[in-house]
Amino acid sequence: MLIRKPGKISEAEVTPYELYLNRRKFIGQAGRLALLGAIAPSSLAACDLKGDEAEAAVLRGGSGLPGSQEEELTPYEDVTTYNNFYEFGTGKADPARNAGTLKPRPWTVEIGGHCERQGDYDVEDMTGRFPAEERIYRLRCVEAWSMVIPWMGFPLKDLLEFVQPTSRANYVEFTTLYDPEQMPGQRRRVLDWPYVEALRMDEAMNSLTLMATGLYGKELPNQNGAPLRLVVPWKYGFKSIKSIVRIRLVEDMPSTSWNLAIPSEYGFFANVNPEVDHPRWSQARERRLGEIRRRPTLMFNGYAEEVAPMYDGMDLRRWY
Ligand SMILES: Nc1nc2c(c(=O)[nH]1)N[C@H]1C(S)=C(S)[C@@H](COP(=O)(O)O)O[C@H]1N2
Ligand SMILES: [Mo]
Repeated sequence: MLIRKPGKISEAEVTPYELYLNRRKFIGQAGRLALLGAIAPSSLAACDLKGDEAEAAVLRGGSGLPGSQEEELTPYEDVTTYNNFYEFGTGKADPARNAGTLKPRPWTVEIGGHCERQGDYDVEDMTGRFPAEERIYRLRCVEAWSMVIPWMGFPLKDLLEFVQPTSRANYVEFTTLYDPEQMPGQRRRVLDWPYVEALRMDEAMNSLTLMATGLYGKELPNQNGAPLRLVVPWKYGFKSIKSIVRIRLVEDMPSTSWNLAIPSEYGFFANVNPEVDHPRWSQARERRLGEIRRRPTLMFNGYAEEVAPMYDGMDLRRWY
């Protein structure tokens, strides 16, 4: 691949973060592009940008999604080495160190419950059927750190419309792989394995809700939840369940892992809310990885305009 970098630095010498920024500049304002593979650099020479214009395109994120303006991307290095994925250990550095045992291909996702097209879906078929697009989203962990990540993925909505939920489908439940051979952290009972999460149907159908298959224009690294993970940008990070093997459409509100583990601290909705503190710490501020000074946390993580109407009339202190 052709990367224009002063001084002819080879690909091997620059980080994926620099590579990505370069590629973004190179591609410029060509719009919403599927950065995964396929694009021939030569065909893009015409839309190369210069100087400030190019820089602005990078920072704006180009995905055109509200809430992502003027945000600097969190370096690839941080996104892929500072993780929560308890199946590989409870330390932030553990997933990057230990997730090599996960085999993300071949991978089957069982879709069941109240829908017309139940079945086992190969993840390759899914990515073929629902082409990935890029979305730059903030991820706000309940522990009060945050990142800005360029995800690749398809809207969960596309998959749900394909499987055709019936009128009894009120919630969507997701389950992570259970296999202590691949996920050695499951030998310890830190959580009730397998990890489970769920969304209400309107949340699942919201166009911001993404099934992520990649980040920074590359396939998802194992530690970030390969081959398929959920991203719900207005909710705390723990809702973004990784390495999904089962999706079920259900009638009643499902139990979820963190809610089961510590119900007084983690509710079903887990909407980012600076006004509702965690019982043991404030949620008013957050530390963006790579920054020292903490910044204020935004209501619904900055996506209020798109998602607040779903919670009209709900007491968000009760439904935390
Ligand atoms: N299966 C599974 N999914 C998970 C977790 C986990 O421990 N297991 N941790 C969650 C938490 S608490 C956060 S903050 C995000 C972190 O995602 P990242 O490591 O890609 O930043 O993943 C979420 N998804
Ligand atoms: Mo988290």
